[in-house]
Parts: sequence; C-alpha cells; structure tokens
Amino acid sequence: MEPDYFSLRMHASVEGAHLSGAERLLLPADLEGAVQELVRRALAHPAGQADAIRLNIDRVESARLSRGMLPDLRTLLVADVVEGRAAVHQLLRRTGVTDVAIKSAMTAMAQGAAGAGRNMRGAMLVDAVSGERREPDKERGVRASRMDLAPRAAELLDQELAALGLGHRNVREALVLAGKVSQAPGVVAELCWSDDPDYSAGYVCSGSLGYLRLPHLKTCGDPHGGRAFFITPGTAVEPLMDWLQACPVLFEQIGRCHPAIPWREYAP
Ligand code: WAQ
Ligand code: MG
Repeated sequence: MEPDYFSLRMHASVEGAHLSGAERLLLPADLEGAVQELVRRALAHPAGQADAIRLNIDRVESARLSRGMLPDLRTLLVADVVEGRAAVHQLLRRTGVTDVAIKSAMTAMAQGAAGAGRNMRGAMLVDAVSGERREPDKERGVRASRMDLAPRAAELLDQELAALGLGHRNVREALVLAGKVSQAPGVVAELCWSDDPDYSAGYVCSGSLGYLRLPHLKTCGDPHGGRAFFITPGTAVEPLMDWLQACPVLFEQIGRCHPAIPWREYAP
C-alpha cells in the first residue's frame, strides 16, 4: 500500500505584506528536505527578506488523493509586454472570457490587486462575463493548495523542461498550480504573471488551451504580479474555494511539452 502524503504549505511576509508562498504534497521521506528548501527561499527572495515565515504540515491520506494529468505546455514568443498582453487578450477571448472581464483583471494585476499597490497572497475570482470580483477577501484572495507532482512525474517533467531551457522552478510550480486550477468546477481559464521583479513571464491556462506561456507579461523590475481565476457566472464561491484549498491533487502524468513558437504562428 502507498504511504500517506503530507501537505506542506509555506507563506512568507514582510511587515504583513505577502512575499512568497509555496505548496507541496510529499512522501514523509521528502518532507524535511522540502521544509529546508522553502525556508531558504523565503530568506533569499529577490523582493526582500521575510520577517515572518509560516509553515503548515498536514497529513493527507493517500486514498483521498485525486490523481491527474498535467496540461500540455507551450511557449508563445512575443517581442515585448505590449504584444504579450495583447496575446493574452486574444487567448482569453477564445475561452469565452469577455473583454470587460479581461481588462478588469489585467488592470488590477498591473496595479497590485490587493489595493494600495500591494500584491495579493492568493488569486482573484473574476466573473468571466461581468468582470466582477467574487473573492470574499480582496486583500488575501484565494490560494490553491494541496497539489504536486508524484516523484516519477517530477523527474520526467524536469527532463522535458530542462531540454527546452525551462529549468526555472517557477515554470514547474506554475504548471502544477494551473493543472489543479483548470480542473476546478466553475473555472473557465486562468491568467498569471509573477510578482518577482526579475521574472517577466506569465501564462494563460484552460482545459482547452492548455498552459500557454508568454515570456513578457510585465517589464523587468516591476514588482506587481498576480493571478485571476475566471469563473462561470453564478458559480458558488465557497465550495469552489474549498475545492481549491482542500482537495488534494497529485499529478502522476505529465502533458506534452512543446518547443517555443512565435505567437503569430500559433494556430491551435
Ligand atoms: N494560489 C492562488 N494564487 C497564488 C498562489 C496560489 N497557490 N501562489 C501565488 N499566487 C498569486 C499571488 O497573488 C502572487 O502574487 C501571484 O500569484 C504570483 O505568484 O511558465 O512565479 O509565485 O515561466 O510570483 C508564471 C510563469 C510564474 C511561469 C508565476 O508566480 C513560466 C509565479 P508567483
Ligand atoms: Mg513570487
């Protein structure tokens, strides 16, 4: 019988503002090393050093794990932020998200969606038609957690990503998060770009598009980033938040990892 897993969640902050977070699902033997890695990360973040680091460790029975497959990944090359954000717009429209919803999410993310120029710790829930923000806590947002790669799938994915020159851990972690979010009941699509000032890439992900990376969704040095989960109008928010936070998803299979192509040549 497979042993139980542990959910490990880390959240680091500076003067109460979100700095860095991470979530893993691990076998007991891998827990200690992962804790060390996440503490180190919180202390060496490019945006500053954490003054508070919270770790939560909870056992997850292996029988409760839902086992899934990651989305396919592709990089769409764009020249700059202007082209990147225009591409995002077109891609999200294909998933049924309206112009007004896309604009409201992107404006919030570009300014710091928690208000007062601050980044959220979690994601916005954005009505895919009206653009209205539905998350109850507009400063914190909704965090997806309890998702990870099974050890064998992690090895395979690392090989594939390294071969494409995508060895940065942000790619792997974002792909896993997006894989869980795109399976969530009521989620139409996701938009993300990093809050790390020196990481300009972001992505759009949906069940139909897969995970589409765009190398420039913000300019280097810009500290603002965030996530928007676009949801079908009428989606009950509480059960969705519960599912995103609490339902454990372990990816045992990876999707296809395609080489980069120019955005203009993308024809799904
Ligand atoms: N659940 C919901 N929202 C989250 C979570 C989570 N578990 N973790 C982070 N966020 C939100 C939060 O608002 C952060 O400020 C924002 O997302 C960005 O988080 O293919 O590095 O960890 O090259 O900075 C995407 C591109 C990188 C990867 C994303 O996000 C690629 C990244 P970060
Ligand atoms: Mg970050």
